[in-house]
Amino acid sequence: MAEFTVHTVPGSPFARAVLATLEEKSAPYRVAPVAPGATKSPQYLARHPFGRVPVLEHDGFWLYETQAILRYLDRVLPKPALTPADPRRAARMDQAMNINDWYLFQGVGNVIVFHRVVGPRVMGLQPDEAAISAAMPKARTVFSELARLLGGQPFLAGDALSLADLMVAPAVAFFTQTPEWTELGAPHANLVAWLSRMEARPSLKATTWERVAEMAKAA
Ligand SMILES: N[C@@H](CCC(=O)N[C@@H](CS)C(=O)NCC(=O)O)C(=O)O
Repeated sequence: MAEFTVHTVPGSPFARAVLATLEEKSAPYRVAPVAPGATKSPQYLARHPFGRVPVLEHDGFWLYETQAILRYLDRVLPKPALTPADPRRAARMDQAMNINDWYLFQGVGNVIVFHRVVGPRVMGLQPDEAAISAAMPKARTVFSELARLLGGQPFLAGDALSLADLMVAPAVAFFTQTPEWTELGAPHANLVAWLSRMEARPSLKATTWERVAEMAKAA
């Protein structure tokens, strides 16, 4: 199997989902660093017209959009399978992945995590407290819904790890670095325990912001 190249800015939770999936599959990969300001350059936009990370490169095949990348990886690297065979469990996986994209990231992660973690760390910005407060009602809904869907199961789509866990865990993990997590996580012991289990996996340990920054530096 040809090596996979993941083009990304270190720290992206979307890229971490891709890298963690590659780790779970024991696949050969490398990180090709993208500078934070470079995603809107003409050269980068030729690869990803929306100027986002990650982009996957595999034996001449270029692909962007994390869900598409994760499903591609699960098809070309079938073991271990990360999509449930049962249609209803697969539907729950898809649902959680879409909650990640549409509700957890849009208007929640890209506000609270941006203002608390990424902006201060990468751009030296001060948090916008009004924007963070305005994002909290949607954040409460997102975390309560993820906790409801998880219920008493070990993983989001049931008994086995799926692409949903690998996509959602990196996004939720960022919230633990914000003071808002005290309020957002507290009512959902099952979600907090799931995150701890996910963060204990070698695939998540190998793909922290620091580890990806090291891989990018070595590239
Ligand atoms: N829908 C995209 C979202 C990716 C995304 O928003 N990535 C963020 C980093 S976590 C990004 O590229 N931000 C750079 C920018 O907005 O310029 C996907 O699934 O890959």
